[in-house]
Amino acid sequence: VRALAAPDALLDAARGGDRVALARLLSVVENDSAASRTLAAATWTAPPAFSLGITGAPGTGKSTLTDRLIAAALERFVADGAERPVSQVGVLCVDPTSPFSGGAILGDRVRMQEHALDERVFIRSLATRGQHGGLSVAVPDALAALSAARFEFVIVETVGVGQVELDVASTTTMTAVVVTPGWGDAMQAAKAGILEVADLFIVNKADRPGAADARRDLAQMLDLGAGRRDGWRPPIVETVATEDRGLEDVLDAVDGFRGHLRGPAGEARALARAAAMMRKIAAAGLARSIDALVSTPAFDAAAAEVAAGTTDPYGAVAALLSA
Ligand SMILES: Nc1nc2c(ncn2[C@@H]2O[C@H](COP(=O)(O)OP(=O)(O)OP(=O)(O)O)[C@@H](O)[C@H]2O)c(=O)[nH]1
Ligand SMILES: [Mg+2]
Repeated sequence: VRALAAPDALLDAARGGDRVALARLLSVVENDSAASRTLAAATWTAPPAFSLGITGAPGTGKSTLTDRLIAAALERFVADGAERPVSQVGVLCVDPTSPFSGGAILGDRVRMQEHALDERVFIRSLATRGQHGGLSVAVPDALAALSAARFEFVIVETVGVGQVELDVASTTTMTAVVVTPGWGDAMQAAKAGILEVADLFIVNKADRPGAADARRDLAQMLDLGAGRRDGWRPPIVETVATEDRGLEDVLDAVDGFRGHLRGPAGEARALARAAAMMRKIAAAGLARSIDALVSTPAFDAAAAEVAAGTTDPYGAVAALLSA
């Protein structure tokens, strides 16, 4: 019966705390169907959850940090200046390098299994959606669905620091970039243009030599003034995730940033995010139209004419588009 349930019925059940319904709801969102677009009218108008993106190179400790932050947030979370625990925490695990749920993510789910038994925690891996828009659209849609299901705090773990990952990272309310002691990471971060999307730098594995150097390198890069124009200087926090060290500093940084977002910067960012999402949806729609055009007999006929040298490709495309 559930498999046939209408999306709005799923949303109602998910709102009421039904985790099976919530999982199905996210599958609908992930599949980019007509149903997912109908659903968007309800999910995107719900008060948005605060989402913390955690990104960084493989093995820097993102999953360990996520795991420890779930526990910390359930105990003490600073929201709007008042300390209280969050009622439920969502976690989205995203691997842009894999079209499937990869081994690393499965491993993470094993590690987070302790939380999976906690009814206040909802953990989900997101696979690449469809051909157009992909994860940079699927992640905000999933965040909207979790918001509609009354989650107020969601952690999005994204593997890697390439362009796709930066794109995904920029869809969260706040982005934390995890680096580890050592020159390599800091330089990689600078190259990947991460200074613009990072709202917080976490130097994890600070139990290893070189944490202070990594911190100084990052501070210097920030001093050189690359990018940001919104008056927020990303804090640099040291953590040892495996020993629960520095987590309070991360939560304090989150609270500080929430304060920053209550000002004009928050409105500007919300506007920029909305425009970026609409741009991606429009681009995906146009890409679908192009795919449809390319698979028509008229297109094949025009291609044959261009191949035979009886017409030029610009004229052929202009004629197809105006037809
Ligand atoms: N020494 C030390 N090791 C850590 C720390 N945090 C995590 N680790 C270890 O680093 C390894 C990688 O941790 P993960 O949390 O899986 O890293 P990740 O960034 O999620 O890795 P991917 O998802 O594969 O990109 C594990 O063996 C952790 O136990 C830390 O603060 N100090
Ligand atoms: Mg991981």
